[in-house]
Formats: sequence, structure tokens, C-alpha cells
Amino acid sequence: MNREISPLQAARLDYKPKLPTCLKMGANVELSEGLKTQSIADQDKIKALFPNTYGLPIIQFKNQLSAVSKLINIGLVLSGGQAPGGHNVVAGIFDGIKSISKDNKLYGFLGGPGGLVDNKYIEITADFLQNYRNTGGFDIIGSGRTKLEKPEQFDIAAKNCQALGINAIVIVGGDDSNTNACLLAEYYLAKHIPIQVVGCPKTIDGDLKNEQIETSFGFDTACRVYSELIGNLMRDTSSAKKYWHFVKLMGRSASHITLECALQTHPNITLIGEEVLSRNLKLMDIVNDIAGVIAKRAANKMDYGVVLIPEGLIEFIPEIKSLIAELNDIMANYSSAIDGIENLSEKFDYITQKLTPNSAKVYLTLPHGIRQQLIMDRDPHGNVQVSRIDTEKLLIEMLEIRLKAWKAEGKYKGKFSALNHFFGYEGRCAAPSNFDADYCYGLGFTASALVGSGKSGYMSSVRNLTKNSETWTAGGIPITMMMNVERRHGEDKPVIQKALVRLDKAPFIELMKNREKWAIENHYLYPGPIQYFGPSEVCDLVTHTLKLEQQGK
Ligand code: FBP
Repeated sequence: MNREISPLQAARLDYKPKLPTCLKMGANVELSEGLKTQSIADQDKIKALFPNTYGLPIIQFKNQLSAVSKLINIGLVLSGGQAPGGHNVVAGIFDGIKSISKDNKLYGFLGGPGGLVDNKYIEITADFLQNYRNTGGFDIIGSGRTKLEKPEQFDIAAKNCQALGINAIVIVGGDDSNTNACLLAEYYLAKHIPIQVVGCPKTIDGDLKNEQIETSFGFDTACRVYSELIGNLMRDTSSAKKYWHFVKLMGRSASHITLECALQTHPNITLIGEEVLSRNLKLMDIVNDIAGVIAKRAANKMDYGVVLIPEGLIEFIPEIKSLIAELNDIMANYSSAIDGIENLSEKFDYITQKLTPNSAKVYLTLPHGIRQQLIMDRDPHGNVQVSRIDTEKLLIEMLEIRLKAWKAEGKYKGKFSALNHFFGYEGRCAAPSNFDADYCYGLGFTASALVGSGKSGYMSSVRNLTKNSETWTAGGIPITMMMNVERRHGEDKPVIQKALVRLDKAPFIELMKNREKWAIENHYLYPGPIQYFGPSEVCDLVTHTLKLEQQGK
């Protein structure tokens, strides 16, 4: 292919990702199997729903076996939001199966889980893959958010796979997609359909992790990209000293990205959704807290600063959480009536009448723009699309009113000029850091080794990540082990438990220790761009979150 690439792209194509030692000679591995496992909660219910995949042992790879050629054809699906490193998962799977037999094949289903059902695929060959190694994005085969959870879809997928001679599906996705991977594995085992299913932990949000999965891939790179940009804003604002920058950061539910970026850059204010919920803060409390810091800095002649806001904040504010839950029901039951109302005020009136008095009051206090954003289409999982809600603008609007009032009362003597930003999509497809490049390649290779060992219902796992990659370990974690039962859209569903920010754990405690100091003085840190070569190139420079969480383990 004759195409123009940048010097950095060329250098990254040549980068050789590191593998855990146990995989260096290939994906034909000897296994060490642990004891039977159980789900984190609701054991009886999960066991009943997953009779064939419940209780499987944790697997750790040991030594390499002598080369045994096995026929493995894998069908790959990239599911959900993009995360840096996805292409290296593909490369790891490809190199892994080829290390078992050069005749093995990798097929990529196009556009996410939908491609598996619609039978849209390509064969991934060495030449084709060559241009994607160590690059960001999921553009190699595309991604999508179609839910794969119905037996009819499972049957069609099996038919499509069998026509291609595929004997295993690897699903690269977040908590919901891996839950569905396990449903698929269970279904095929129950029906004696000879297709294994293995998952890979992906999401920049960092909320697919637990005792066994140390981090999801993409979190490292995305946080580094955002932190570079936040550092740049800090330099700018401490030069001109005239703007408050309100930065909303991706992370649909959990605030891990915001917390990590705060630890990397030391902003003046960091909001953490999970803390808002636990302190039962109202929107007005949050506004008052921020206004307090702005007033204090103004008293020190610092009419500038940086505020970090997780995009999921709005859903953690108790009064808005209840409002959203009611709106979800209204949207589900009356969507065509609502769509039919053209006049916006009439639309708001119609919705307000259907809300409980408390929620109606909250809804009516919100600016029109936010009211409208709260009734936009839900994603295929029924979630509000928080990346499309301008929480940062809402806070600025409310602060302008509050600070004006405080000025009139003589409580604030400053000038408030605010700019809003949203850092989300900019970080999801960056070329993976060395950490993500290595981690993802290892996850893909591990997925091949799990398939080669005949396993199904497992998530690929590479551990010991705070150490040098030479000492990383690899294996598989039974997906049922991460599950509990949750109420989703009025039904009890088995799901992988989402990892929210824990207020009793080291990363949040680290923020708390420094919060006051960072608010009033300037302790800005400028991490700069991701370094693929040079002082921070070594992959054992991991995120603060991972380092702090793994400390003492
Ligand atoms: P995943 O959970 O699928 O990894 O997606 C994460 C995410 O990037 C969120 O941070 C964000 O809210 C959402 O995707 C945006 O979704 P979309 O790409 O559909 O706009």
C-alpha cells in the first residue's frame, strides 16, 4: 500500500512489544489450574444461570510446551468505545495462533458484535496487519455497540462462524460485552456447539478491574493524553492569569480517569462522582464548594485555575440520579409521544407532568440545554449518553449566578471568566503508550493461548503489571467469578460488577491528602506528551492509580 505516514508512525510500526516470559516462545503453554472459584456475590443465582462456566479455576501459564500443531481459527470482535492498544490485541492474537500453527486463521468481524450476526468479516493476514501494529484506534475492523445477548443472535453467530471453520470467538470489550461473552460461552457449551469464547478487558474508563484484572487496557494512554492537555492548560492559565478552565473528562460511570489525571497534574479542584454520591451532595452544594475555592484564590489575586469534572458526575448527584431514573422510564414508555411534540417548551411540560414532584422541581431548575440533553436517545444499553451532557457548562452557568450574588454581598471580590473543555474522544485512539502496547499484545497472545488450551468462558489476564514486563504473569480468569446480579431496566441480570472509585483506597486518599494545598496554591505538574523513547519510555512507568492500588499487594 502506498500511503504517507509520519516519522513517528513509522517508528511505532517497528516497535516490538514485550511479552511475559511464559509466552516468549509461543502460545503453546502448560497450565497451572487453581482451585474452583465462585462469583463475587449472588453465588446460587449465578451458578444456576451458568452451570457450565461457573466455578472454573483460575489459570496461570507456566512453561512452554514443545510445539504441538493445533487448528485454531479465531473470529474477533471489537466491542464498544475505542481504547488505545486494541490493534495490539489483534496483533497478539494473530502472532499467538500463528505460533501454534502457521495454518491458523484470524477473522475480524466488522463494526462490532453486529458484524458477527450480519456475517460481515475480513480475514486478517500478516501483510494487512503490518500497518496497524502499535497504532491507536479500532479502525482495523471497526467497533460497535450492538448487544449480543439473545439466543437467536447466538445461533446465527454460530452458523456464521462454522461456515468459516472458526472454533473460537474473542470479544474485546468492557464489562457489558464481557458479560455477554460469558453468556455466549455458556450457551455454546450447553448446546454442545464447538465454539469457545474468550474475553479481553478493554475500556479507557478503567472500571473493568478487580482482584484478578489489575487494569483495563487503554486507561493508561487515555489518561496520559488528557494529562498532557490539562498540563498545557495549566501553563496557559498561570501565564495569562485570567481564566478558569472547566475540563470535563470521559468516564461514563466511574471517575477513575479524572482521579488519575488529577494525580498526574494537581489541578485546583477535582470533582469525584463517587464522593458526591457518598456525601449526598446536591448540585448547589457542589457549586458552593467550587465557588468557595474561587473566592479564596481571588482573595490571593488568583482569578484563574483548573477544575476537573468526570463526565458521569451528573448521574452521581442524588437528586439528578433519581431524575434520570424517572426520565429513563418515561423515555422508554412515551418516546413516540415525546418525539411527536415539536415545540420544546411543550415537550418539557409533557415530561414534567409525568415526573414526581421532587424530580419535576429539579428538572425545571436546570437550564434548557441540559433539560434537552437529558431526554436525548439512550445508548443500546439504556444509559444516558453522559458524554453529550454539558455538565461543565452547567456548572459555569450556576457559578456565574452564585459569584454575582456573593459579590453583591461583599463575600467575593474577583473576576470570574470561565472556559469549558471536554477531553474524551481525543484520548481514545491515541497511539498506545509502551505500557498499553505491551499489555495489549500480551492480552491478545494470552487469548490465543487460552483458546489453544481449549478454554471457554475466560477473560484473558496479564498480571504483575507494576513490575517489569519480564516478570508479568499471564493466564485466564473465569468471567463468572467477576459477576453479581444487578437490577437493570426492571429485571435482575447477571453482570460483571463495575469497579467504581473506592473512597477508602489509596488513589482517592492520595487526592484527599493534597486537595486543599492544590486548591489554594499552585502545584501544577506538566507531564508532557506520551514518551515512546527517552526518560519515561520504560513500560514500568504505570499510572498512579495502578501503582497505588497494587502497593503492598
Ligand atoms: P466503553 O465503556 O465501551 O469502553 O466506552 C467508554 C466511553 O469512551 C465512555 O468514556 C464514553 O462515555 C462513551 O464511551 C462514549 O460513547 P460513544 O463512543 O458511543 O460516544
